[in-house]
Parts: sequence; C-alpha cells; structure tokens
Amino acid sequence: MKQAVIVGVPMDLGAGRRGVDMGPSAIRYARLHEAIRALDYAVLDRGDLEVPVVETLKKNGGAPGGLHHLEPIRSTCEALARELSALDDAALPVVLGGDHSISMGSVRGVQRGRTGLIWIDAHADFNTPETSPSGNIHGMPLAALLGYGDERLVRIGGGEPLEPQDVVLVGVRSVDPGERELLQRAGVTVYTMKEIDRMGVPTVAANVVAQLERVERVHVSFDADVLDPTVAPGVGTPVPGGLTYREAHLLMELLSDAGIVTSLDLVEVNPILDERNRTAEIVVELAASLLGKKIL
Ligand code: 5AB
Ligand code: MN
Ligand code: MN
Ligand code: MN
Repeated sequence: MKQAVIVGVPMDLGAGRRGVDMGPSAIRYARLHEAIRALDYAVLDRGDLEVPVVETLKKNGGAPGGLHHLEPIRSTCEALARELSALDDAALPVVLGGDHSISMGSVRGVQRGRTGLIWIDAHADFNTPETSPSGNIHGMPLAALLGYGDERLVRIGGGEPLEPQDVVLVGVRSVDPGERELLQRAGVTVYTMKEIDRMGVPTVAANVVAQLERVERVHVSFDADVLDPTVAPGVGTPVPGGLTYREAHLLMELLSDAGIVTSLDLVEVNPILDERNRTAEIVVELAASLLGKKIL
C-alpha cells in the first residue's frame, strides 16, 4: 500500500500577519486524513513540529537587514528537513503550513538526486533581504532554494541549490520590482496568470510535465493564495485574479495523471481570515485531486 506521511509546521514567523500557524489544525479538521485514505494510502500523521510562539520572541529575532525572525525560522526548517530526510523513499510526505518559509525545510528534506519543484503561488517568493519590501521571510524561500539570499537560509538542510531548469512557478501575479530582476536572471520557468489565461491550464500542465521528465523526484509547493480570493478568502496575502476552483482542480488532476509528484506542501492557509474553514476544505480537495482522486 502507498503511504502518506503528514507533518504539521504551525509557524507564522515568516509572514507579516498572524494566523497561518493555525493552518495545520484547520487542514486536519477539514478531513485531510479521510481524503487521503480514500485514495488507498496508509496515512501516518507525525504531528506538529515545535515552533516558537511569536510573543516570546524579540522583533526581528535580533537579525539585521530586516530578516524578521531569521533564527527560529532557520532552526524550524532544519528540523523539518531532518525529519523528512529520514523518511522512507517510497513514502509521500505532505507538509502542512504554516507560512511558506517552511518550504526551505521541506524541499531540502525531500531533495534526493535531481529534484524538480512546482511552486504554485500568486507570488514568486523570490526576494532576497536586499529586494524584500517587507523583510518577511515567506517572500524569500524559492530564492533561497536556488542559492540566492542570506547564506543562513540558503544553507538549510545542506543547501544543495536546485537547478533552475527543474523549477517551475505557476499562477504568479504579484512580483516586487527587485524580485522581478532576480527571477528573470535566475532562469526558472514562470507561468504567470497571463500565460494561464492565454494557453489554458491543459497546455501549462503539459509543459510543466514535459519539463520535469528527467528529474528523479517532484515536489509540489502549494500556496493557497494562488486561488482567487473569492474562492479561498482564508489567506494572509490575497491577490485578485487567481485560479478559479476548476482551474486549480484541473491543474492538480493533470499533474496526478502524469504520476510525477513525490511530495507536497500545503501552506499559507489563514483560519483567522477564513469563512467557516472554506479555504482549508478547498486545499484538502485539491490535495486529493493531486494524489489521484478521480471524478469517474
Ligand atoms: B507568500 C511580498 N512579495 O516579499 C513580500 O504568501 C509578499 O508565501 C510575499 O507567497 C508573499 O513581502 C509570500 C510582498
Ligand atoms: Mn508563497
Ligand atoms: Mn503567496
Ligand atoms: Mn501568503
């Protein structure tokens, strides 16, 4: 039997607003386990990592250059990377955030050989301390995974940079000025909302699958704010013009058909801003589509 291993990371230190630390509870409450078990996975939940509470920390965590809470984020990501790297190769890790900075831990933890990454997000998360308008580390994880930015983030979990040709962003519609320049220079593939509007999800999904044909593993990092805020209101950094309910499902269904995905993050769900846990429920449905749920 296939096995899914769930790890919660109740961290909001990388985000500018409180609340995404409650994401793991909200996603579990939205029946994640049942949804995955229904797809013939054995589900092992390893519980939540211990994460410092923001009220117990000094602002900035003592770090210069506007890197808010660098040290506790770094150590939490290290712990996550360690936990995932110890798992059996055949297991499918599902990491529940938490803000998106946790992906610096999850991607490093699942990286083995040539690893592909599909970053599904309204934002590019490609800031460095120099380009970030906020100092919030959840806007920096993808840059760090490619080797850019603060060394202490880049080096998490051994810090082997991903190859730009193995990294694809989907759903992007909000990029900061300095971030744009680095993103273009880095050589990763970006499907913005314009490409999705123009080509449609089927072509985008087919291109993504073709690009990642030769990698050994593929990690999907799903930021709930890629969805249109009318579909998913429970996120800290909503941006209009996102994926519709069906576009998001179709993307997941087509990636599932390709059979390439070996691990998954579900991040940036903010229950404080949600409506009766709607966003967490949609995220669980999308995870099920990605893991093989079929309409027929
Ligand atoms: B998320 C912004 N680019 O760096 C920044 O939700 C927003 O993980 C980052 O995608 C959003 O502060 C980070 C303005
Ligand atoms: Mn993000
Ligand atoms: Mn985002
Ligand atoms: Mn966000």
